[in-house]
Amino acid sequence: MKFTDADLHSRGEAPFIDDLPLPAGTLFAAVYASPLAHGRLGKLDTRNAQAVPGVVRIFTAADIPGANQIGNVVQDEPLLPATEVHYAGQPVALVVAVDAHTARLAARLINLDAEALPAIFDPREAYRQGQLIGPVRRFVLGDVEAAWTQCDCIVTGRVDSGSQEHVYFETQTALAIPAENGVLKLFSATQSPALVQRLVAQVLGCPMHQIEVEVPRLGGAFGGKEEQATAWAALAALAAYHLQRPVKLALRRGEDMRMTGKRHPYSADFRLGVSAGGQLLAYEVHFYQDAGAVADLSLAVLERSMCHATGGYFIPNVRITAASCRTHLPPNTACRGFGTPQAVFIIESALYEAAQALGVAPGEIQRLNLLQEGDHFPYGMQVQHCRLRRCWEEAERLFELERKRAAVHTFNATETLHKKGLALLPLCFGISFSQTLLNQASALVHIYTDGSVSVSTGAVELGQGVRRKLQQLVAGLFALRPERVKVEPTNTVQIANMSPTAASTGADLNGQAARMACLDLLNRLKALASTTLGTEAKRLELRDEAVYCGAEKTELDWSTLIGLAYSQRVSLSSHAYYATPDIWFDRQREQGQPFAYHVFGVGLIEVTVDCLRGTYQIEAVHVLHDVGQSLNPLIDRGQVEGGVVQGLGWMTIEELLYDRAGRLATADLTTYKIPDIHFAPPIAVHFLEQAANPVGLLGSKAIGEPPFLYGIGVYFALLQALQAFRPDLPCRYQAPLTPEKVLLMLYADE
Ligand code: LUZ
Ligand code: MOS
Repeated sequence: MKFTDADLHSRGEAPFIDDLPLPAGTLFAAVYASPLAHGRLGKLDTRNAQAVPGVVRIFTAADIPGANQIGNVVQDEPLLPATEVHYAGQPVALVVAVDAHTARLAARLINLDAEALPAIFDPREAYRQGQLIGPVRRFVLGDVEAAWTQCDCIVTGRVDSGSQEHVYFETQTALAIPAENGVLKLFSATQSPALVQRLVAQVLGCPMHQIEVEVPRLGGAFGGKEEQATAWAALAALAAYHLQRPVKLALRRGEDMRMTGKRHPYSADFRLGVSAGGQLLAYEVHFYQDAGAVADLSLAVLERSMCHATGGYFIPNVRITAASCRTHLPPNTACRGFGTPQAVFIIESALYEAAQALGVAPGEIQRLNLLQEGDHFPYGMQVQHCRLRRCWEEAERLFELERKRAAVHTFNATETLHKKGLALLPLCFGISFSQTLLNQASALVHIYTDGSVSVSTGAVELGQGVRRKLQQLVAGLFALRPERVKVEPTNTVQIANMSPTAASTGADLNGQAARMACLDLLNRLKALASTTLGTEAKRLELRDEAVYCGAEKTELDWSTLIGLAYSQRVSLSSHAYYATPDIWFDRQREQGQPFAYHVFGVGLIEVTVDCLRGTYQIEAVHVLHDVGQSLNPLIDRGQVEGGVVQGLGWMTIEELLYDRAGRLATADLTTYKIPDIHFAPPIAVHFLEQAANPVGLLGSKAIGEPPFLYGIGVYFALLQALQAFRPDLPCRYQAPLTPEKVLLMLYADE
C-alpha cells in the first residue's frame, strides 16, 4: 500500500462506492418512500412515473422473488411493504431509470392511495398500548426493597435523551452487478457484508454463494451501516436481478436522513437511594426505549443499556427494568455506544440529583462509589483488572482538578452574567458483542512468491484505521516494512460469515484471527529455515526482513525464504479462525460474563454559559483513557477526539424534530446542527501508561465507542453553571440541552 487510508482521506482521494467506475449500461435507482407514518396501503399509481422518458421499470413488493423480509434479529421488516406502512420515509417502491435524476423525478410522480392509521411517536405511549418488541427484561442485584429502608436519602426523577443522526460522510450506497449464471456482485456500503449477503440471497430466493459482497471502504458508519445498509443493497440487487443490468442506488443526504433510523431516544424513571455519607445503596430504573417501527438491533441495544445501567459505579442493590417500545418512527439502530450512552446519562442524572439532595458536589459521590476490583455488575459479572480508581486518582493530579475547581468557584463568585461549570465522567465500557455468538472472526493471509503479503479479514475500514492497524500488526509479526503488507477490501468470497465491524471489536477480533494465521505461517517458515540452516527452529527469529539465529543474521532473508518455501512446496497461505474465549450470557437467568474486558477512563469538561443569551462555550476537555497498550496511538487519539465531539453534540446541539405527522423536519445539515470546528473544544488526550491489557490483542484495548461517553459530562457542567446563575433552578434531565433550552431554563417560570 503506497498510501494508508488516512493519507488518501486527507488528500480527498479515497474512493468510495459512489466513485467506482461504472460498467457500461449501469442503471440508477431512486426510492419512493411513504409520506405516512402509519397507513394501510391502497393503490400505488405509477402511471405518470412510468411515462417519464428514461424510466426503465418500477419495482414493488410484488416483484420480490424470494422472501420479502430483511429483518435479522426479528423477522418484522419487509423490504417493500405490501399491506401497511409503519413510518414516514419507509421505502415503498423503487424507480429505475437511465440516470439518477430521472429516477428521482419519476419517483415524485408516484401517487399512493393509503388510509392513515393512528400513529405513536412516544415510547411511553407505546408502552401503555402494549406495543413492545420482545419481552420486558429485568436485571436484579441484591435486594432493592430491603435497601430503601437503609437509605438516608432517596431521590426520584425522569430522564430523557434524544436521538442522533449518524451523519456518516458517505450516504447509504449500493451497486449491484449481474455476472454469469445468476451470480450478483454487490458493492455495498455496509458494516456487515455477511448480513447483506444472507439477506439479499433470502430476498432473491437464491443460495448465498450466488451473492458476493465487497466493501472497499466506508466513509463513516457509526453503527448506521450495521443493519441499515441492507435495504439499499437488496433494492439494487432486486432491480439488477430482474433487469440483468448493473444498478446503482445512492441516497442523498435528505433521503438518508428521512429513511434511516438513528440513535434510540430513551425515557427513564429512576429511584436512587444513598447514605448520608454519599454511598450509593439502591438503584431502580425503568428504561423506555424508542425502537421505531421495527426491531432492527433494538433488543441488543437495550441489553447493552442494561449491562451499563450503573455506569462506572458499584451499587449493591439494583433493579433494572427495560422495555423496547415500538413507535412509528424510522427503525432506530446501532449508533456509537449502542445503548451505553443512554444508560450512563440516566445514572449520572440520578447521581447529580442525589448530590443536590445531599448538598454535596457530584464529584464526591462519583469518587466514593467508583467500581473496584471484583465488584459485581447487575448481570453477575465481576469487574476484573479494574483501573477506574487508578484513572480517577491520576486524573485528579493530571487535570489539576483542585485548581480548576477553585478557579470555577472564584469566577462564579465574581462574574454575574457568565457562569462556569465543570464535570467529570468516569468511564466503564464492556468490550465484546453482548450476543456471544457474534464474537468470532477469521482471516486469510497469503504470501506471494515475491514476499509481498495480502491480508483479508472480515473487518470493514470505515475511517477508524482498522486497515492500518492490521497492516502494522502483520508487518510486525513478519518483521517486514509495512509497505510489503496489503490489507484487502472486505469481501464475502475471501472471508465467509464475518460478524459486523461493530461493537468496537474490529481490530481486536480480526487482528486476533490475522495474528493466528501469521503465527501459523511463521511456524511453517521457521521449520523450513531450521531444516535449511540446520539450526533449531526455536533459536530462529525474523528481524529486519531476514532470518536471525540469536544475534546472527543468517543467509536467509525474507525474499529468499519465501522463494525457498515455494520451491519446496510449502503452503504460503493460511486461514485462521478466532472466537473470544470465556464469554457467555444466560438470558433465562439474566446472568453471565458477556464481555472479554472493560475499558476505563475519566473525562473532565469545562464550560462557560452566557446567562444573558443562553449560549455556551465548551472551554476544554481533558481525558485520561485506558487503551491498554495502544496498537497505534495516533489512530487511537483520533478515535478519542472524534468520540468526545460526537458525544458533546448528542448532549448539546443535535436535535431531531418531527412534525405532527411523524415526518422528519430537520432532514438536512442546516437544520440539524452537528459540531463543527468552531464548536469543538481543545481536547487533551492522555493514555493511561503501563496498562497493557492481559486479554487484548498485543495488550491493546478496543477504542471505537467508549470515548463517546466522556461527552456526557457536558450536560452536568452546564447544569452546574446554570445553577450558579439561578440557585433555585429546577434540574431537568432532558438532552439535548440546546441554547434555546438553556435560555428557557434560566428565565421561564415553570
Ligand atoms: N452490535 C451488536 C453492537 O450487534 N451487538 C453489540 O453488543 C454491539 N455493541 C456495540 C456496537 N454494536
Ligand atoms: Mo456500532 S454502534 O456499529 O459499533
